[in-house]
Amino acid sequence: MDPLHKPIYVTRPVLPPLEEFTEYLKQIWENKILTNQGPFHEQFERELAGYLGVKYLSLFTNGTLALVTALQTLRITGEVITTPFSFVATTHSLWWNNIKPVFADIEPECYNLDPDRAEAAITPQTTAIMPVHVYGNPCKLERFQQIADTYGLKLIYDAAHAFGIKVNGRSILNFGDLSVMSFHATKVFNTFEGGAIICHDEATKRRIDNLKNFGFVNETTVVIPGINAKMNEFQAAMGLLQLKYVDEAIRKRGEIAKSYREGLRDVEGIICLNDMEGVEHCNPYFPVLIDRDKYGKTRDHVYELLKEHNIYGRRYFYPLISRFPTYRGLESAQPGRMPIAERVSDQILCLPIYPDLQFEAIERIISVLKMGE
Ligand code: T4K
Repeated sequence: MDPLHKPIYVTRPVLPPLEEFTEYLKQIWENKILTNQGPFHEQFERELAGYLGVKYLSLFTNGTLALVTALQTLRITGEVITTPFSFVATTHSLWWNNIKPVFADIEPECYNLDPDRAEAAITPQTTAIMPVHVYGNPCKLERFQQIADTYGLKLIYDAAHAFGIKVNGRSILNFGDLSVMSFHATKVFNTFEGGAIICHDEATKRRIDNLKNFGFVNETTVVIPGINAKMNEFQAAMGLLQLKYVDEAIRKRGEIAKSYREGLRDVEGIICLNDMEGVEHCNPYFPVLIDRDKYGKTRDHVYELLKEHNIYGRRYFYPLISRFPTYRGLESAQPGRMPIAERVSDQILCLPIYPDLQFEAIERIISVLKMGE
């Protein structure tokens, strides 16, 4: 442990000025509407859709319930092809819907599900593909759509990391049948906890809204066995306030990513991901690969070394989801079947990144990595 320095965590939530939040709280106290599509919920839903450049958006209490509901919305059954290189919630949402996950390998450049590997995994039982825009890097959108169209499959993107990402000026949330977002405390944009589903027509939005509210369409009519996954007024108020500050937060993240890239450029064996052409990034994470042969130390050694210096990077995503007990018995999860995902998962380390991270802290992290001790 390094007692001289305060701990540096992988992330810290962005919080707006407290006085501004109390103004919203006063209104909640006055009108006594705490949840169930209250005024802040309705306002936030509209404003967020406008900010993101999407037509239909439905707010959720968290990203995981939004994923579970997205699968219900399209009545997905049988097998779904997905990536093992993600947060467990991606695959758990399939399990909660009694769907068999089929894992396929990832691309070596951006660590997203490889469309060719996904196509090769299609069987007569496949009904959908669920790729993840890992670290906010867009998947191969057109190629996935082409596969979905050819085989008659649904396409649901886990866009938990992809806040405000645009490719050539167009939001990536407009691709696929549905996209699912997370506004968890650790995300680029947070509503304490929160999430959303983006869809492209009014009827689907209505079905999602029914599903997240027990299946109610009016006071006495329940049309489907829905769940309770509504976003409350406190979360929505937080979201409205966060919208004021999110552009600045994303700009600062970009600066930090730039500092890391410059600082680590000459360190042999530490590989940073490059920005992708035509993409407006949000830098939710700053992943690096530690190449043991070139750097001389393993990723786990570097992870522990940083901890000794009071710096808490995270191994997102290690272990692979396919290594967890619930899934490791699946044929698609067998060791050796996804060599790229296995290598990346063994080498990946996410360095601290959040808008308030000070320049001195970044320098300290870089100098520990440069010295390697
Ligand atoms: N799909 C994908 C691809 C996802 O990445 C996620 C979530 C989901 C779906 C599901 O969405 P949600 O249902 O969560 O909306 C975190 C988050 O809990 C999780 O939301 C996120 N992905 C995942 C990648 O990371 P942990 O277990 O690593 O979080 P935790 O509590 O260890 O926090 C990491 C660091 O952040 C802490 O060391 C300190 C800091 N922190 C954290 C919290 C919660 C704070 O400073 N304040 C806080 O309130 O999972």
